[in-house]
Amino acid sequence: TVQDAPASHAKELQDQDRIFTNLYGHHGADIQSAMKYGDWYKTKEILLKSHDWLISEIKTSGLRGRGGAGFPSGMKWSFMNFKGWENDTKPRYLVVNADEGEPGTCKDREIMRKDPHKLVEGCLVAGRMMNCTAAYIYIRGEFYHEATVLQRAIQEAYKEGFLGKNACGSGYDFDVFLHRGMGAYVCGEETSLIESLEGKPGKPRLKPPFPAAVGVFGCPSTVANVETVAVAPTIIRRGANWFNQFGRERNAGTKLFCISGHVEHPVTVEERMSIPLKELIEKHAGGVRGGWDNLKAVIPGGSSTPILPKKTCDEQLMDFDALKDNQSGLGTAAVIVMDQSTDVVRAISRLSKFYHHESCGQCTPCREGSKWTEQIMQRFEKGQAREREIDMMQELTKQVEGHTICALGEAFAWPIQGLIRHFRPELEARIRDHEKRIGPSVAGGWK
Ligand code: L3W
Ligand code: SF4
Repeated sequence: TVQDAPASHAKELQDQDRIFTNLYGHHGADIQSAMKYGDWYKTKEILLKSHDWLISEIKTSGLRGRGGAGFPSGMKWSFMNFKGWENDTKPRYLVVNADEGEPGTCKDREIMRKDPHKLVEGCLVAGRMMNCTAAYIYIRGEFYHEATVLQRAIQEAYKEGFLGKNACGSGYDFDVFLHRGMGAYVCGEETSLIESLEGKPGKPRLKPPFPAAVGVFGCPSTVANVETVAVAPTIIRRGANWFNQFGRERNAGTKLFCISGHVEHPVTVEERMSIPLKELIEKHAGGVRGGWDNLKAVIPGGSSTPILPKKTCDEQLMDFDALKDNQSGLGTAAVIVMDQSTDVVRAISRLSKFYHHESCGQCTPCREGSKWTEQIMQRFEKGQAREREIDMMQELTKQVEGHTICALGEAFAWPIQGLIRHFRPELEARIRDHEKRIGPSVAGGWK
């Protein structure tokens, strides 16, 4: 399996390798400080390179989308460069997904708070690659402070002549607009985000057509995550091969990991891709509360990625393929650590409540399924379910998977499948314990 492959690219990440120089507030977020640490350095030269060269650098770097899906960025961005685009009558847009809402995830927030110029310059560089005329940054409504910092950074860039007409003196015109969302999780889904940006209710669209063909205001658009866009200028400056030396094949580069839960020091840190989970937690988060042996489980990539028990975590590498091999995912690389004191049934039940609340209600399997799963999970939590309902629940989640317009269906189905896969005895014991104390429950409850 991929897990067994030698960690051939196991180059340690040194401080000077880190792209995000200001995650811990070493310097100011203002443009002068950012420039001192390498941002906006010879940006004009980057803008004057050919689109093909720029895209091919991103392809060679191995960058994959940092928002959850891990789609190869170079390939995705090349979808915008179809033949004849020079004669396009419609403008093209880059849309930055800054609607970070996945529970456990707090990396884009840190970039916008501390290193906003990485993102603003990233908009220009990534936008240029796709010949876009503007970037819309769609920021989560609750991020008021981040929106303020980012807006200031955008204004600074305009003032310096880095954005707007003849950006950086390159002859290329490019604008950046900031748009605040209203707090719906589903607006983090790219087509829902586009609808919301257009002033409509945030309900996902059917794909195809993909945004690269019909995006915002009906124009070719690419929606990309904050982190993906923010690393683009550094990749171009340092070179694709520099980025590619970290991680493993198909899983390259450096990556922001958000570590929360039962660790000594919750943190967002930039590390090499494919770092072992244990090393990540012990090196940067002070270890699991009470020591590694006190670990019970980890949600490795934000709430929609299936939970993994400790025995899997011992050897787990943190990348797209290694986590997929273990029927989970890297997602947004939001590592939620749970020690032995955790009631995993209750934790997943709480997530079911969240997903039901956030379903837009457009498709039946999600609208009804998320409600049923929330209700059944609550009965599991109290031990009031019947043992046969474990299989029924599994079947229900299988019916949802792949049958919905957007990935929110999978987002509530997968965590439950993970719970059943790894913690079935815990579910059964809770039901038996309840039966011993109260007697068998009536299916569906007394009401
Ligand atoms: C043109 C084609 N474009 C694919 C594009 C597509 C999209 C990208 C990836 O879901 C996941 C989800 C969440 N022509 C194309 C094409 N594209 N084929 O490539 O597409 P896709 O459908 O694989 O993914 P997605 O819809 O972007 C994202 C998971 O991420 N997730 C979410 C976390 C939440 C946040 C947050 O809070 N910020 O990111 C965590 O795991 O479940 O599976 O751009 O257009 N033929
Ligand atoms: Fe809406 Fe859920 Fe369907 Fe997504 S899967 S479109 S959130 S109902």
